[in-house]
Amino acid sequence: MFTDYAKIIIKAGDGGNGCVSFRRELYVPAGGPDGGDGGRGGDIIFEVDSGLNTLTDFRHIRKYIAKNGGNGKGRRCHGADAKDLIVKVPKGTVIKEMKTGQVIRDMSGKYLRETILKGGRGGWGNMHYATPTMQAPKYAQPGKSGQELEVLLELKVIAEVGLIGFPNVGKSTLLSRVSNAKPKIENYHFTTLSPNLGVVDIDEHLGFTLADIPGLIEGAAEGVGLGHEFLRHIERTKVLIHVVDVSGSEGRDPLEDIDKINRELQQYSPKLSEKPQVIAANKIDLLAKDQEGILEKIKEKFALGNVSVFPLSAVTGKGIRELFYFVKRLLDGLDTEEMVFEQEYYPENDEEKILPYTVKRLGERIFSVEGPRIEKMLGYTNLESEKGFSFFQKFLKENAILEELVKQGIQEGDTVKVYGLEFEYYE
Ligand SMILES: Nc1nc2c(ncn2[C@@H]2O[C@H](COP(=O)(O)OP(=O)(O)OP(=O)(O)O)[C@@H](O)[C@H]2O)c(=O)[nH]1
Ligand SMILES: [Mg+2]
Repeated sequence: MFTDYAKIIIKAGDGGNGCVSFRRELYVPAGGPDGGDGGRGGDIIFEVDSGLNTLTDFRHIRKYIAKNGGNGKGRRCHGADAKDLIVKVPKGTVIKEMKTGQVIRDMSGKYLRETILKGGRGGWGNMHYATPTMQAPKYAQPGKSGQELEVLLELKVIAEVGLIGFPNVGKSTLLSRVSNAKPKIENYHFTTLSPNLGVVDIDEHLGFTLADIPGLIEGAAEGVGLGHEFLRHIERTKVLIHVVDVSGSEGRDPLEDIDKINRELQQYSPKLSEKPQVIAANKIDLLAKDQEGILEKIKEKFALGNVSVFPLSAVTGKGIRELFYFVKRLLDGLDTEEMVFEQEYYPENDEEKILPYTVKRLGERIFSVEGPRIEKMLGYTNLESEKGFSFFQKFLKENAILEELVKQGIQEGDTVKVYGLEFEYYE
């Protein structure tokens, strides 16, 4: 099966916790703090694997979680740093943040190995918190949690030229005539259900890649028919061959067909509709003598927009060479750089959105207060000294944490938990 997208969850490893420990030595009654630091959590790294060409594996394994760092230990022992988790993807996989659909990284071009989520740093052990006034710190920093993110992986086939058009106009027939691809060809709509890719080999000098996608119909940009799902496969192409059935064998007007498809492209992505287009006026073998005027009409209409029109028959082969030689020249005139989607979403910025503190009600009479700023404050405050404790109270008040506790209904004598420390609340 050709799988072209997958939803997965990735999570970087948590940092290990710092350790609270004191030196115990014979004949030394109260040794100094010697709690070591926690180790770093593993990163989530995406890597292009040239042997892969589908995202099928991601249908089976949905969660990718890097290992956590080890906790710090006594005697200044540092917790172990965790191994990074390498996620292997085919070239051309675009990683997007699920909710916003914004691009985190396009695994193509020079992006072959990319760190997508950084592991959490390890917490400091209590040995870092000793000061002349506080020689026995009972606080160690917790490790930082590794970030978790739901992402969408999209594989966009990397073809230089794409075939577009209504169903049954002869796109697959054309691909089969110019490459060794063997797409299904039938005289009914939606024969092609997933993209076909071939290398144009009617002449060794041509040799560009050509993608055949399912036929588009009105509303394709909004997901009608099959079109919407597959338009992404031609987003990276450099030239579009717009195939139209000029014989009107299905009772439609070829000129209207072209306009309709172009409107769908425009709606799906203005960038897509701006790509250079060439019109393949197909099925000329079916044109009756009195119908031939249609070719002139199409040429006239597109002469202004600098779009060339090639009358041809994918069945008899007439006109095919002319079209593909022209497309090759067009490609050669364009800059050859691979199109890479730019980064729009920066996972590391999510951190800034984290509140300086959070107040939660854990039970009937128990509350918790947590957050990076509180963590930091605990690191330099000795709560066992009276001065330290009144500083802590002042901190809660000045940062509107008390206010929040009251708002959540705290009452005299209730318990407030702050990183493993517990206090009773009195006004
Ligand atoms: N007479 C004639 N028939 C053609 C020509 N090109 C394609 N056909 C026929 O048109 C029908 C549809 O061809 P396909 O190549 O499957 O069309 P498609 O555009 O890929 O269709 P979808 O995959 O459904 O979007 C088949 O019966 C082909 O034999 C042509 O130049 N002349
Ligand atoms: Mg087809």
